[in-house]
Amino acid sequence: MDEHIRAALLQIRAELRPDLPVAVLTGAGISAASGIPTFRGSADSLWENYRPEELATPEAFARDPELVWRWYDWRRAMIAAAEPNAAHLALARLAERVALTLITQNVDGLHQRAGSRGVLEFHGSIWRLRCTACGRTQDDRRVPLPIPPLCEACGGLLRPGVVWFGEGIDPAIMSGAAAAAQDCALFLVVGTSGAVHPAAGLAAVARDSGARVLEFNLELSAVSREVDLFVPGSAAETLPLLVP
Ligand code: BV8
Ligand code: ZN
Repeated sequence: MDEHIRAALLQIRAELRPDLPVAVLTGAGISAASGIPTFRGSADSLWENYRPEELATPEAFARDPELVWRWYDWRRAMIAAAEPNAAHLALARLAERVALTLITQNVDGLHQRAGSRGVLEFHGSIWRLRCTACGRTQDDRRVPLPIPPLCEACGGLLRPGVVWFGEGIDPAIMSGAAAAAQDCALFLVVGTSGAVHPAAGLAAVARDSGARVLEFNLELSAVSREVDLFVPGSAAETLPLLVP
């Protein structure tokens, strides 16, 4: 790693203190080192030649709920077999050193398995199911799932408890994330292409509110113009430098 970047990271590390407000936004890249394909990274992000944007929509589910469920069941099996990596663990440790708000676009639950608490799941969770008839939600970790999974209460069709394209972000989570970005002194962007909104806009909110913005990514992203320091490399190798 470039000596200037390493020195800057060590300087920031020395400034970490319990009352320092820090906000973090993570994307699929943080789970890549755990073996979970990213959305746009490579050929392996395709499932049966479908692009995620084609399946993660209410229209796709209305058209063919079993097809969409087979995709989510495939992802659940992969995530269940995966382990949090050094980047997830570093963020769990960071929460012990600063006043941390962890915002994730990931639905995989790996932050929580690494020990992070109070994670703002901006796009929901693949482990939470919601009834399309009675609205009841239930945590369900069965792998594989019976397809299509049905509601225990009313027998209605269940859907994944995630936010699909064209669906709004939970207002409480949206306002919690926006407040954390506005109030933080340090904002970390980890493993996201910054292609999906409104999540990607949080970096600019932090920047415009005077926070120092750091990005950890293998390559430049759509939010890189908002950052003060770009840290190249795999987050599993670079993030632990910030949090010993
Ligand atoms: C909404 C859950 C309206 C489901 C997901 C403004 C401008 C343009 C478009 C829009 C806009 N506002 C809204 C839109 C439309 C749309 C959108 O953003 N479209 C994009 C594609 C153009 N947004 C929406 O539809 C949102 N809803 O606007 O609703 C509304 C408002 C009120 C009321 C009603 C309606 C909802 C979007 C949420 C969609 N759901 N996920 C599921 O997972 O199945 S999005 C999903 O894709 C993920 O959650 C994530 O957010 C996104 C993938 O992005 P990344 O995580 O960044 O992953 P990606 O593969 O792209 O990149 C990986 C990165 O990691 C790369 O940079 C790579 O270099 C890096 N990397 C790889 N390995 C490593 C690494 N980095 C470090 N270390 C490594 N080892
Ligand atoms: Zn029901």
